[in-house]
Amino acid sequence: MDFEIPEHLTAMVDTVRRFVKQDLEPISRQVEEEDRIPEEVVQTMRRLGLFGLAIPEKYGGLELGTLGECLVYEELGRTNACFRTRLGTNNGIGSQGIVLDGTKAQKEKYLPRLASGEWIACFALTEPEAGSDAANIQTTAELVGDHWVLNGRKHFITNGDIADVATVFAVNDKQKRAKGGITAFIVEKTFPGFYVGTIERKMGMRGSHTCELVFDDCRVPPENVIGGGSMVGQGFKTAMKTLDKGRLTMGASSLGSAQKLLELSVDYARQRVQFGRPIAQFQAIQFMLADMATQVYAARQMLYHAASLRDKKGSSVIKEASMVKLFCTEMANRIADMAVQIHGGLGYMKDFPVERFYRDLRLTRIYEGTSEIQRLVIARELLRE
Ligand code: COS
Repeated sequence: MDFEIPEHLTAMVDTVRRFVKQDLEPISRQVEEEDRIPEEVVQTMRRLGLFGLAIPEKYGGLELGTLGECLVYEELGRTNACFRTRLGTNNGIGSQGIVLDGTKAQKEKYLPRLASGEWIACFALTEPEAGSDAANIQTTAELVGDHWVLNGRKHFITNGDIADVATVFAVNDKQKRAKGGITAFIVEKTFPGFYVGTIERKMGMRGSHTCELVFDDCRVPPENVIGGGSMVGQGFKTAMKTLDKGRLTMGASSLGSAQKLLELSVDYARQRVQFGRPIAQFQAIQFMLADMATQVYAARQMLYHAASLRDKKGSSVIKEASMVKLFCTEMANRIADMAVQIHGGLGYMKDFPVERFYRDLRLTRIYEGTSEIQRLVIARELLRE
């Protein structure tokens, strides 16, 4: 496996690294306090093309490929998670249904607006009774006359409050469900019967909102079934394929956060003096740093390999994607814990970024598929092989 990173990707990574250092990191605390990203920063994201990392060039995106996208998310993982989250739904779960399975007309209509960041997308699968058991969604889709009518509620929807368009999954055949009875729809916020409900209060991820979406006799034209008429009932597979890719990019941003926490911990251990010498000279601290560095190194090799594999095979890497999400997110949480430990009391204070990383990273083991679901997927793939 050759890990040589192509030149066009290293240039992109340099640009994003500079953007993170010069524009995002300095306002990280302000964003945390105000719970919003300033509009001028979003404008810069648009100018850099960051909303279209994963969208084909012919629809206005950068089409970086999976490895390229992961490298960018690794850089974004080094700062406040809300920045990555703002970009993530357009490049990932919000738009991938259209990229993977959309009709030509759907791609032409929606992808250029999403790639430019003019429109924001979100992904509406999860419901109060259907989290890990995604096939159990209760939102219904019924063909009434020439329109589909959606009824139900989604919750925990990232960017739902600012989304112009949502990829929505609903049951059109209760007997078949995941096996031919769930359909994916593109719902615009202006469609009648579509409402934004409660905005959730969370442990972390401030600056990124998570909310409820309500469909009350929401009328959706037939041309907004993802993939068109032949894809009615095939939406569950669209959802699963979309999540596979998100699992790699989630691994990437977790890796970036872990790398940053390692660097912060090394710096702090060098400066902090106790018992007359820097704590970096104590073996207890050295062992933690060594474990952190080793785990970051292992995660990086795994991520780059799986991302390159997806680019080469041009198809899904179901098992590897779940392995990456499981390993990288669990690893980053262990590292956040060690980083807090090395920083001692200061690591628990809001003045230090490790406290924020510790809270924000906790979510990565839950959303876009819990660690337990990743294990289930890996085991099923293993036993199928
Ligand atoms: N890619 C393509 N197709 C897939 C797939 C994938 N990764 N995973 C499943 N499918 C297909 C199956 O092959 C099956 O197709 P057939 O009917 O042709 O056989 C169909 O989808 C149903 O799959 P399955 O029987 O495996 O469905 P289950 O109900 O057993 O659910 C899990 C499977 C648990 C893997 C799924 O519910 C899941 O991923 N849950 C987690 C959801 C999640 O991540 N939520 C996070 C919130 S959204 S941000």
